Amino acid sequence: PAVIRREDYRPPDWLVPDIALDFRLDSMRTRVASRLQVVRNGDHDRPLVLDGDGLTPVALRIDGVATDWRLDGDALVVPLPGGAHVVEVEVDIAPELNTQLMGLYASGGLLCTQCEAEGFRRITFFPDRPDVLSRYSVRMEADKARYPVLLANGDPVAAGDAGDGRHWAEWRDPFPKPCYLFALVAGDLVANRDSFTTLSGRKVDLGIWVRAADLSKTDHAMTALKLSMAWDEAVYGREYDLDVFNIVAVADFNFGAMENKGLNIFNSRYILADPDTATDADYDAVAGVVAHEYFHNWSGNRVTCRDWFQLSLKEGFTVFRDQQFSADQGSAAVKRIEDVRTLRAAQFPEDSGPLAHPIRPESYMEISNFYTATIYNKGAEVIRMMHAILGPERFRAATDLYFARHDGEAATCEDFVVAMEDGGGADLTQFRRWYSQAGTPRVVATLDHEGTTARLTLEQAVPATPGQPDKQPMVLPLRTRLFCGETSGPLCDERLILLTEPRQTFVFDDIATRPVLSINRGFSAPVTVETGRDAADLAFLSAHDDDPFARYEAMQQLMLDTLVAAVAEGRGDHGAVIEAVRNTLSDPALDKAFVGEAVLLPSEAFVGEQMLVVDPDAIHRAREALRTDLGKALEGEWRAAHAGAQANRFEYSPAAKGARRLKTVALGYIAAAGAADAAELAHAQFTGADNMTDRQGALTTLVNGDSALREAALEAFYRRYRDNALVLDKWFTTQALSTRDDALDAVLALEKHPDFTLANPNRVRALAGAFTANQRGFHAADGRGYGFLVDIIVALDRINPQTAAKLVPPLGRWRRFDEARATLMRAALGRIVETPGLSKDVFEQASKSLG
Ligand code: BAL
Ligand code: ZN
Repeated sequence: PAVIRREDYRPPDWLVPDIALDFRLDSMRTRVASRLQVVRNGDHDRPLVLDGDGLTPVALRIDGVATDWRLDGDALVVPLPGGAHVVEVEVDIAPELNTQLMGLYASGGLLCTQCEAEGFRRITFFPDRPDVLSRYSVRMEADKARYPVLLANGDPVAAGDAGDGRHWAEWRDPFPKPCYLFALVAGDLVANRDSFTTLSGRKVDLGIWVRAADLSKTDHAMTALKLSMAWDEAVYGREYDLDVFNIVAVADFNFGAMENKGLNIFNSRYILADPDTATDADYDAVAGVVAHEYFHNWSGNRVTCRDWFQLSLKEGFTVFRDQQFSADQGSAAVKRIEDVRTLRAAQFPEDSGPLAHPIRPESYMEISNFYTATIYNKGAEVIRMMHAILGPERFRAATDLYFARHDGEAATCEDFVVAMEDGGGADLTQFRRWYSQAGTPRVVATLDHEGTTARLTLEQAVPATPGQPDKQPMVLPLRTRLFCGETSGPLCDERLILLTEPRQTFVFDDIATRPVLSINRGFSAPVTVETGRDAADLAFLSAHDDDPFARYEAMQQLMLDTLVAAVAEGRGDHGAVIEAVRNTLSDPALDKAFVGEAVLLPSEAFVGEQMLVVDPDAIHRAREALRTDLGKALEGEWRAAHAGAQANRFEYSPAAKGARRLKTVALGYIAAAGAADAAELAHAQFTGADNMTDRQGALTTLVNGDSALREAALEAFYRRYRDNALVLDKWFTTQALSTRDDALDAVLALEKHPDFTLANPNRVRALAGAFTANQRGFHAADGRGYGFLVDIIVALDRINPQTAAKLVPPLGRWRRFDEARATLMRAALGRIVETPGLSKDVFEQASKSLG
């Protein structure tokens, strides 16, 4: 496949200021008639080239005159004599047969669209690139009984009866937009309706559209939407700009959601929530994604991307905005812990593997492969660092300038940084390396103390990544503070250290006693830091650091050090971890949500990340042994924590969420201790639960054990929720993540289960995607885990390449495993690459992973 390079960017040859689209909708044959006003862009004689994907014109007219047409590959080439013309094209498409879920497709009786990144070319011929912005008017006509609701971008302008049981509707979007933001939906839907009055007093009609049976599960999303609208006004001064804002939930969706102008389309898992079917994590995710898509209206839609290499311009910034929003709704400390955990689980491995790329990549074969944790999550960290360097007021001035300067434009990452410099008054010349260099920087910190002076020496290195053997030093903002181990107080104010050189020393005066280092507080830079702090210092910080993230981090480091030593030596000394966890559990000043996070052991995968050669079985043994000892040594504390939350009735509040979190964590430790009544306790929680958080938490504990109640709970859960696809996904995932020896066998059996299907991306991710996070099961020494994944990837590639390609990266970690596993993983990748008729999506991921 061809490689697209950032350096080859050229402005479009033709602009399309206006487009009118006419859809005669039908699931098997939809006629799409488009009318493009095209304008030559600059002085050239090149033809108009319209992208297409699998389309054949039914008719082509230029300025009203029928014309012969010529395809070059999939593109329609239209020579035009003048500077401005009207080009009309008609095509037929079959939504029902569109299994890729890109373009116009059918899902559960609905017709809906997904155009980002390059799906619009599967609907009609068009210059499918984000720097061609057009005003859209859309007419839809459809069978009235099957598709009583017809929605598109912008505002509704007219509707009527078309005779023969058909009806029509017209929508117009006054804001010029790239075609990736086009959307339509037709179907039998009902709406949760509400309204929001903007800061300038305009009333906006809000609608969340779902199947009638799901209407009762939309209140949380509606609340989140209104909170998001108010938050963006208060924090960024951004006001909504149309008279209506609609959201539609669909069951089959490649992404989490899509920010189409005025008509967001969502994977139903990020809209539907009620206590019986959604966990607290689901509730939080719904609010976070609703906010994310809403915030895109400014960071993405009003200011869009010039080309797809700039994807992080909108995604990194918008993730940062949704993270800030979520932090403001509940516990900011827990939100930061969750975000860093996600970054470490998804982005750090990407950054240290064969698919590593900068947040502004230099090349791609298939842009869908670049909707990555690097673009999104590391991109958000880069914005967060600019926020830290500028401070909140100057950052706000800079974002105001960015929005004012580029409103209505297709901008670049460089435009954003320049706005940060101009509006925030900073020189970000060196900081720009975050956009061009891949790899997670590594910092080594050494703290010396003599007399009343402490010297902190910091060394940084950015590892080599594919295509980037040599790296320049980065700008690393490291929030730092020194503490005194004996008196527990801070010895100095927090400093924002900017590490810019390969090696620098920072001096702290008036430090009379031996200091303990607290660094990268709040995870102010997305780096790894080696401090060499011993168990006593880490235990001290885990009890006394005034930065909650640093406190959590000290505990994690203590646990990691203990586990890594145990893997190396076969048996670890668990005393320090047990005492630190005991302290945390007994600290009345801590909120339960924080405690629930702080006492959790790092995942097996994250322990593996610390090792040159990952030994999944040894890591599993070491971690289970520590869990068991923690369970036994603190059984009384765990029982008290579990019992203390028993009487609570469901409420969605930070305090109630925290109590539920700690309750299930405690249950897990009681089971790890091998307590005789653990299964009964779990089963009682399972059957008595009035919410999904408690029920799924109990199910997980039972599924990881071998009590007779295990099968009964799985069966009861299945019977209760078999008709609810989103909850059934949890049933698959819980088993895929099981810590038992037979997890792989269970997954192989579940692949044959009648409810497993490749047609629904959520179901594929629930089983196959989740299983790749089960380090021991997936990396079974006989390679059957790899074989399972390859079979799924190859089969899925035939119907949905985009989702298939997302499953490839775990196989690319082969360099981190022993020779035998590495050979099996390479063979698995080889089997993928050699598959005839492979999509470019999967080919790119698999061939690069072999690298
Ligand atoms: N733009 C694709 C989905 C999202 O990031 O919001
Ligand atoms: Zn986004």
